[in-house]
Amino acid sequence: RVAGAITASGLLTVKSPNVRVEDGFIRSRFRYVTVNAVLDEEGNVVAIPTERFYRFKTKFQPRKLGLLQVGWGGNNGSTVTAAVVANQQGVSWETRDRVHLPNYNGSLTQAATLRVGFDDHGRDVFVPIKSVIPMAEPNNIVLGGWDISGFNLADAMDRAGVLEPDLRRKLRPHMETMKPLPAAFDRQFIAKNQVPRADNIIESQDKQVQLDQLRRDIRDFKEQNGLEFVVVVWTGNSERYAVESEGVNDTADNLLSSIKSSHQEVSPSTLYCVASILEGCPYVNGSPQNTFVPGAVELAKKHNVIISGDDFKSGQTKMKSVLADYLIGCGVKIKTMVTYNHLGNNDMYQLTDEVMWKPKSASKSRVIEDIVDSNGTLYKAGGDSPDHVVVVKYVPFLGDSKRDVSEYTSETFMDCHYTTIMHNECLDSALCSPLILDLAIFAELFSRVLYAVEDENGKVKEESFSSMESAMSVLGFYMKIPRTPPGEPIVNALGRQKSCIENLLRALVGLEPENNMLLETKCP
Ligand code: NAI
Ligand code: DG6
Repeated sequence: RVAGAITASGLLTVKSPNVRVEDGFIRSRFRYVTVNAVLDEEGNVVAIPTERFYRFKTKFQPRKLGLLQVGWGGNNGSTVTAAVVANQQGVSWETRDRVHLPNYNGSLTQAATLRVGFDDHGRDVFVPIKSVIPMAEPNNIVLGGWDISGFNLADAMDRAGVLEPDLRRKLRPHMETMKPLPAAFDRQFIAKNQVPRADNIIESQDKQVQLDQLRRDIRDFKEQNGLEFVVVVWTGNSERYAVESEGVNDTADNLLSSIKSSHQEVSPSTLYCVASILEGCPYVNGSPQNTFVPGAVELAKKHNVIISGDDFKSGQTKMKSVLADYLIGCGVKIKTMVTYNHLGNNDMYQLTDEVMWKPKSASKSRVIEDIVDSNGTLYKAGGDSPDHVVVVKYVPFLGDSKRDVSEYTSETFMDCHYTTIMHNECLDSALCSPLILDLAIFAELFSRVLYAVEDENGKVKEESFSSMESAMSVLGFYMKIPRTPPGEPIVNALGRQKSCIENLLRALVGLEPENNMLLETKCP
């Protein structure tokens, strides 16, 4: 055996009776083993493994992809755009210490790898995740979007102040011709401090007129750029919650009627969402507001359109979903999690409004419920969850540079205290932009996937193939409050979320799930 590991580039080929490429589809057969765990009368668990065989049918070729960002002129929107242009055009830039080349680091699809197996010399072999199955290339994604601010993308990038001046100067000629489309805007859903920005809005306040315009925008974008598929991602300001009520937004039909009558509780984000669904485009909600009112969820299901949300999990929350899983997973009882964020970007400025802060506060505070619930040895049901305090502060001088200071106090062996203090600093938009690209890429991929379950004779009828559930919980890796289909529990632990993505990708190409047992060396 030779020590070390290798990462191969190029598309992965799987030679197995479980997979074949035929008529433009990757067809795979996947044995899914799950366990039915029931409590007997004495309270003991009886585990009954069950299996079913899935067939997956994935269109081989990614489609020509467009990404429409709502809030295109914001820090995230302009940073995503600048990065794609820099990568497309191979634009390098200088800082005091060196010359930098563009990349997509921070992106799971572009910069992370998946272990395939051992080679003949006993080395671990990895491939980039983008090589497991054909996916859209970020360099080929056509970008567009809406913003209430009419700044062109070069000016928006300067306003954001995220990227280095040398890079911004070089990108300017490519980006100053990019101009956000006029936005659906309702000042009731946004902080007062954002209103001066709103100089690029659809003139009519009639919500049906706005919806029709957004739908036209999507169609025009598709047509003008010769696109086969478009994904819409909300990276606009965090809105206030819309009031959910019977007859207004509880069903798809009621929501559509409420739009017709311009009901005041239909938020702009729900309008974008409905427009996307009606145009067959996946919609991702990167903020914590309740865009996905029950009527929108029903509409997405009816139209078989992927939805994903809520609120990007980019920095502190991501770290929480790793650290809590590590500590509680190792039998250490977290007693307090006290976490602070301070930064000075426009998003944080808007969150100084108490009403707008509410949804964000809720989404930053939930994140560890499933991890606590998973350990009834440490935490007794109904009561002694960790004290979880979330504080954020607006510090204008820091701009997009997010500082996260977190303290976890736990009880470990014989009640000894175990305290962990962390300080992270990163540009908020550098954390988030790769997530937006991944979400667009995965939404395109998973909307190419059809599945069927074999009958007891191991057969499936071609017409029994259907799309996966529209609430795309596999994208929960990217979300603070993952949206799940009815009956599916929320998983926040980052490791579980990542292995869900990896194992689903493996299933699509006929590979077994990664079990990390390495039995071929332990029990040769
Ligand atoms: P930003 O404030 O720089 O950008 C938001 C943009 O949305 C602004 O340009 C604004 O003019 C625009 N906008 C507001 N309402 C709109 C509407 N109705 N239609 C179209 N455009 C509209 O904020 P940033 O930093 O880019 O963040 C965007 C969103 O992503 C925020 O809601 C934030 O909470 C969320 N988020 C960001 C994370 C990060 O790490 N950067 C992580 C988690 C969530
Ligand atoms: C205050 O935390 C600003 C927020 O918009 C965050 O930047 C965003 O929600 C990211 O949160 P987190 O907890 O993943 O760092």
